[in-house]
Amino acid sequence: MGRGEEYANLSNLSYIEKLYTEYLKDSSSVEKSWQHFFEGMSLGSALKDSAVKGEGSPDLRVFRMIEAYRLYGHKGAAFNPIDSDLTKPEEVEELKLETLGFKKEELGQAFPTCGFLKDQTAPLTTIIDALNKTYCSTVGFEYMGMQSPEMERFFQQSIEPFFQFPLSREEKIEVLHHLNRSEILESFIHMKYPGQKRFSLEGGETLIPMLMEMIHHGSRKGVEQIVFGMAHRGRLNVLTNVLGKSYSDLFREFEKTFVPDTFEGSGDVKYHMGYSSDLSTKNGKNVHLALCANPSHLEAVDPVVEGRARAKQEQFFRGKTEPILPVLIHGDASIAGQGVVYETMQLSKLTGYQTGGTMHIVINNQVGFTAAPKETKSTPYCTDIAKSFGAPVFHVNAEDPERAVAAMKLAIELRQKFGCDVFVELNCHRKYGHNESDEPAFTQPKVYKVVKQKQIIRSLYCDALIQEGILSKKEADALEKEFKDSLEEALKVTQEEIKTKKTRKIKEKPSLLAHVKTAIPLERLIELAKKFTTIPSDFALNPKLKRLMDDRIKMISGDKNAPVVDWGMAEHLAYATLLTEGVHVRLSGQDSGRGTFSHRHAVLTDQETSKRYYPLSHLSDDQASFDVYNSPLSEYAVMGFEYGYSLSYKKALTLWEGQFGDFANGAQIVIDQFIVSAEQKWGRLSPLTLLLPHGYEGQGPEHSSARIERFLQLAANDSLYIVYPSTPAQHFHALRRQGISELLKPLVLFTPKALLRYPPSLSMPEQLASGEFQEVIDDPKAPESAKRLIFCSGKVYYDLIENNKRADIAIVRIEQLYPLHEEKVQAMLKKYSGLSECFWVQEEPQNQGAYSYIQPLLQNLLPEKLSLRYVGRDRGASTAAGTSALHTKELEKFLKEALE
Ligand SMILES: Cc1ncc(C[n+]2csc(CCOP(=O)(O)OP(=O)(O)O)c2C)c(N)n1
Repeated sequence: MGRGEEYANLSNLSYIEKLYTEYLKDSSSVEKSWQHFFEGMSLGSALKDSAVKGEGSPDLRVFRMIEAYRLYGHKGAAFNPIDSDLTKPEEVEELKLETLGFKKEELGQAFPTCGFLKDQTAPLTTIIDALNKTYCSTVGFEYMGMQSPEMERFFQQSIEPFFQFPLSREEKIEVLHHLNRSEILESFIHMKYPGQKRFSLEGGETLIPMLMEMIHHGSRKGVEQIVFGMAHRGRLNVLTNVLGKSYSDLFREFEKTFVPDTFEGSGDVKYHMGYSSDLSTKNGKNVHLALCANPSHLEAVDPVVEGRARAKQEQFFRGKTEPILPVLIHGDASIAGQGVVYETMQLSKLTGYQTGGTMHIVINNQVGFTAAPKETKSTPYCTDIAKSFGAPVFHVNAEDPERAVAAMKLAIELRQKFGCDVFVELNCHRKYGHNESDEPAFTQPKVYKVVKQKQIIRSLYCDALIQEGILSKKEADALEKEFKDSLEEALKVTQEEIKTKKTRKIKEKPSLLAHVKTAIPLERLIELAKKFTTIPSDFALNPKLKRLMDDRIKMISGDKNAPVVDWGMAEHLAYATLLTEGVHVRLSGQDSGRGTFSHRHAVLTDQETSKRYYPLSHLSDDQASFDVYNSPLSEYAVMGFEYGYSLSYKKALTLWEGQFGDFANGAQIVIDQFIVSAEQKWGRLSPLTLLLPHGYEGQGPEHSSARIERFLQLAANDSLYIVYPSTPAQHFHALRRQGISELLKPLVLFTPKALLRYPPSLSMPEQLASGEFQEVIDDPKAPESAKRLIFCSGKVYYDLIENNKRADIAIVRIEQLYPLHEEKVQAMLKKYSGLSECFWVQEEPQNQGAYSYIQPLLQNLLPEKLSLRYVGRDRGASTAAGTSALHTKELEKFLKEALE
């Protein structure tokens, strides 16, 4: 080990032991840095030993006590309103007098306060009392050891001693008003719409004044927009009392006759719908609030919120994160149980995904559906994931709304100042069962005995304010009455509207089969290609990539009718043309910069300095930005993030790429609940593109199939495009159509692997410079005397043409599986009037691939005498053969059947 390379770790333990022996003999015999290291070690173990033995100077012992409270005070804090057996500070092992080296007799003696109190010395009881009031009140803090001494200092300066954030009279009345609105709304709906589910917030009403504080104080600290994600619990309350959705609109959704008129889809239950509004804040500004629509799948919306926040930060604030705040409101069981929470937090500090810190609020009502906390988590707190990411946690008590609001105020300051995630755990109870008609006592009899005795938080707080002399009983009653009257008024409006409501008109929708001009003149393509293949001379390019750049420019600038443009080049040209038309391109996925198959190389690395160069960022001064990010090894959160990004960044081509197509099923929830169905459920449009490598190449069951069948089963209502192009030119046109189309539909694009450089699949430059995306491609030879017509899609086309020896077989490619261009198929069929057979050939097993989807559609178009026959692999539970030999045998078998 060289001199400067010495450092302490487990692998060089024996070396350190040797050094330590030398140090003990003669401390000056080791280097200065090692002297300090061993000094620190000795001090550390002395502190630990002396603590156990009850030794140490008075100031050392007090200092140790303060540190213990900072670290463990939360264990003795009274933030659980339904725990009848709360641990008192003196019962916490780490805070016990004897653990800290004090004797009972010393309680009345004066000790140095070590700066914790104003006075230099104070009786030990006074110091302990101050520590208890700071760290063991109704708020517990976890903020130590987060790798941020600056944040620790800020925290301590903010809360020590006594954690005081006094509220003015007006602020206190405001808190009461928010509690009134929160609780009275729930009881009003309970009365007017008995038996209807609303996932009441009761027990956790303090959420509303907390959120209002977050918005108003956040605005003072630079927040301009907030993107919220939350589950069912309390959502209706947040929608109305925070986002300002009108009460009459909400009541309308409770009416039996309710049909949404805001869009023409299937709609969704009221506690999944999104909303947005502007709220005027106390400092005279506006904060835009957006609550994301979300499915029942708990926490699935988390990455979507982050993606939306990121898109807004980039679009409106040049990437500045302070003005846009993502807020995630979790349940205690879901934050602890759902892995996507971790996946989402893993994004929080990565260049391509960070949003400058998320505010996490956990409604900890201490039950998850019917399950008790000990059944839902292995960690002491449901928020313990925060520790992995150095995020501070506030544990607050819903029955102390003032301190909960104070904690929120500090929480938002931390996010704005340090750009970190912050957690606020709102400890509360749930008044009813999972929903209002559930019986919670079936499973939680003891807890619900306590809950039944609970007084309403707003009554508790109101009484406290009256006692404090903040307002009179009469004033409090008037406040309550005023709000109740406004709800009655809103209900009247709803009922009037129902009487006069007209039926909704169905608007004509634009067709997904409309022509989109995607060709770009050859000169322009060459000009752009020159830009992205010319790398600065002082950049040490890997020699193989130098060759790639030379090859790429030749592909487009040579003979315009030579089939040489490969898939990587076609993709680059699609991006380059879009970028220079002002369309932002963002691509993320595992190893997407280089490309799993080493085919993309959209990021180049200087071989000497490791600096990065993005060729597609050097096209013109006014081009849109090109971002390609290697994502962390997650599908669920990253796809969710990109989906969210695509919702909020309209003039962009946003792409998520699977390493292999099958890995997309790790994000199946995002596909099913958002990408495919969001337009129908919530009227939300996303033009997200999924790039999914697909193809049977004898590589085994895991990397062959992108599960075409699943996407096709999900397709309906023109909700997306599903495309399996067979040439680079088609890939180019499909990407360009997606980038410029105003339809904003998701695109599932199956992409090649071995085909990437396969000569027969390559395109001519002219094919990019003319035409447009073709949903169906006729046999180029178009043998009009064909007896047999083969329909296929994607890669199997090349197996078919290579092996076909017959002149009376026509092979037609379905390039766009959904929506199927039936008119084009029909036109083609007319041409082949002498057919006696028609096959669908695919390389996937019969129960997979496109067959089940396309069979009835094609059959319907065929003349009566013809029936569509299946040719391909047998039905299979696995996607593909495990060995190359078996793969080839299967391939040969079905090709023979198709072509003989
Ligand atoms: C991924 C997922 N699994 C299961 C469910 C069914 N479910 C709905 S609410 C709920 C309990 C949630 O508990 P918690 O997160 O503590 O929120 P609470 O309802 O108590 O506020 C469950 C299991 C779901 N919605 N999503």
